[in-house]
Amino acid sequence: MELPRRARGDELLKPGELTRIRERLRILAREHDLSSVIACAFDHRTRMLPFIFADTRMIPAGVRAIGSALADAGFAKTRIVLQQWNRNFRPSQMRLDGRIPDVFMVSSMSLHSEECMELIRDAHRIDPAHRPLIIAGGPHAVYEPYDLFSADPANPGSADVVVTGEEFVLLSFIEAVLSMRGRDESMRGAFVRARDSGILDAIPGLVYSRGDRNGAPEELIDTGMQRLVGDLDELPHPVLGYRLMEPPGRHANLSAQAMPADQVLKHSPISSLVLTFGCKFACPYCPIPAYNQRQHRVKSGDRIADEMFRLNKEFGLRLFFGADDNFFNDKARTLDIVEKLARAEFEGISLRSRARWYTEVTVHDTLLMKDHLPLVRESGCRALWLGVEDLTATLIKKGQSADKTAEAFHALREAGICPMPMMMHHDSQPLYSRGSDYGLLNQVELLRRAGAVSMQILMLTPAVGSKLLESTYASGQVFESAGGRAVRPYMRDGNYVVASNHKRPWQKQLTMLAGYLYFYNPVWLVIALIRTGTPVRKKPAYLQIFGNLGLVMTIARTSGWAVRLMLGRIVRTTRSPCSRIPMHGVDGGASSHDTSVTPIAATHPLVRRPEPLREVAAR
Ligand code: B12
Ligand code: SF4
Repeated sequence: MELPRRARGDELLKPGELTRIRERLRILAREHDLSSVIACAFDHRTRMLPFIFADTRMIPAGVRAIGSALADAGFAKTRIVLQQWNRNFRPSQMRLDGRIPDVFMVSSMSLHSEECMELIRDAHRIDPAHRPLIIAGGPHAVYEPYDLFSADPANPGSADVVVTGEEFVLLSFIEAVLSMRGRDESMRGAFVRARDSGILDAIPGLVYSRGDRNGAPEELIDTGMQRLVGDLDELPHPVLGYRLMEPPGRHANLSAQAMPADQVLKHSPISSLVLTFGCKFACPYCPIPAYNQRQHRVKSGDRIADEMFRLNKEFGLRLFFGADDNFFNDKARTLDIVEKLARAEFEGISLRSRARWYTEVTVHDTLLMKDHLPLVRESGCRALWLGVEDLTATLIKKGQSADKTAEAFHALREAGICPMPMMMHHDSQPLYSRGSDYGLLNQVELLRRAGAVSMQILMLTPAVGSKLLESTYASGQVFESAGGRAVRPYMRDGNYVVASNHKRPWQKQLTMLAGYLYFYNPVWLVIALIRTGTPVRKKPAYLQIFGNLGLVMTIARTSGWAVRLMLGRIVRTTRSPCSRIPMHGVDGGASSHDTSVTPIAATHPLVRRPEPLREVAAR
């Protein structure tokens, strides 16, 4: 199921609403000596192609955005800890400014959710009299907020509240709780009173629990879909978040000081930046358009230039990765941004001599921008990731074909921008096809000839929040386990075959490895080292080095799964993700984040869809 859409015209905050809450909180903050720790959950078992190196060498924008929002609102006692860098961090041991923080927050993608829950459980080990208020947020919270509450009394430990939205929702929540907070009262105590008073129900974008049944919540209340900030210039500046980073370390506790500014570049040479959000396409396997309420949200070119400049000046950062869904989504807006970036000058120095940036686009929109690609390069762009998925458009039609893809890739190479394709392998695609472009190797070869500098091959995997999710489960394609090994959240990253109707799913697993091996191998590495005279210079050689190393890790991590798929019994499930705890809207009606619960009158028990399990032998 996709996230539901708010009423037409009510998807966005009113202009200036985010700015005003930031101002109000700055006044309120003077009366509250609040300290917070924000942890980023990370499961190290996910380290492999195609994201290896980017996953740990780029401080995630989500936790930085939350840190920036708090610092901007006047809560300077905030620290951001990454499990990427601090594997041994234990919330139960944390002290900030010599005391247990008032608030513990955790951000997680779905594939890191096991680590996220472990952090929450560990925070519950703190003496209840001093335990911080626990707030969870991030992509997993957006799509499966119920998963951050434990339904298992034998293994309790839940978030107090889950934020299913962005900065505005968190700031509104903090404002509401602080408005109830008495002198020296704990944030958790104030939260409980705010919750029970009903004031949280007026803040769309929250899920909180009520009642207690043997340590597990009795019910969850979903306050609905958030309103999104439309003008991204209203967001707090990203420099603030970078000042709050916990340095990498092996301790369970936090360091006395945040990471010094001159260490940031060394540990995180790439800086992810919010430039735009949203995409006009509607691919059925993608949750992004619904998350964005079909809106396209942008930052102005001036603001982006200012962010790059200040990040460069304070931390020496030169490489920026746009957190865009489709940066070329709107030609006029794109041109406005790149023109500003190409011309921007600060303190007599042009920005483009200091900053290089990269982001994601589509083939279709790249062709629309074909004549402007030299300007895009002039603005500092050096690589673009393109969702090619399947060149023959059998999987999804969004304006791509082998010819158009090759045309877009050639145009990018000519302009000196590296084309970085992202492919999606699926059941009906063979390893090789004779006389057509259908096979995976045929497509990898075609992309290589067209100038691809890197390669991403992931298996089509049902994504929570996408249109295809329920039907994929209902059709019995989704695996629960193979060869006795359960499919765990960290395996849902597209690198493992965990949903397939193919007679021999192990072949799909090996086909992906063969596709990578065809692209990343010592032969092409040597060729790339020799051929450095092209407009993209040494970049293909660097990417071959990373790719070859990453492939070794990918083979090591996924080949065992291929063996289980080949020799073991595959157990399938038709039960799509849903809340195990009764969850409903503030008025007792349907919850926005789990429609598997039939709407009820608040006084009646909740009715859940039947959850049949189907077992199918692999062979
Ligand atoms: C950049 C990016 C990456 C980079 C991340 C590098 C890095 N270290 O930052 C790379 C390329 C490595 C990557 C990899 C993957 N990614 Co990615 N990626 C993105 C992308 C495009 C931008 C992320 C970003 O910076 N956003 C900007 C920040 C500000 O937004 P945010 O993180 O959502 O945070 C906001 C809110 O969520 C909230 N929030 C966040 N944390 C918290 C915490 C608290 C306490 C609160 C209150 C609020 C809160 O407030 C923030 C500010 O608005 C997003 C899509 C998108 N546009 O967001 C996908 C996305 C995050 N990726 C996704 C996925 C699935 C993956 C992969 C599994 C690849 C795949 N198979 O598709 C891998 C996983 C790799 C790994 N081992 O972790 C999904 C996650 C879905 C989910 N349910 O978890 C997303 C959402 C795309 C999608 N399909 O919808 N990715
Ligand atoms: S083009 Fe990309 S971002 Fe847009 S809907 Fe399709 S998969 Fe999602």
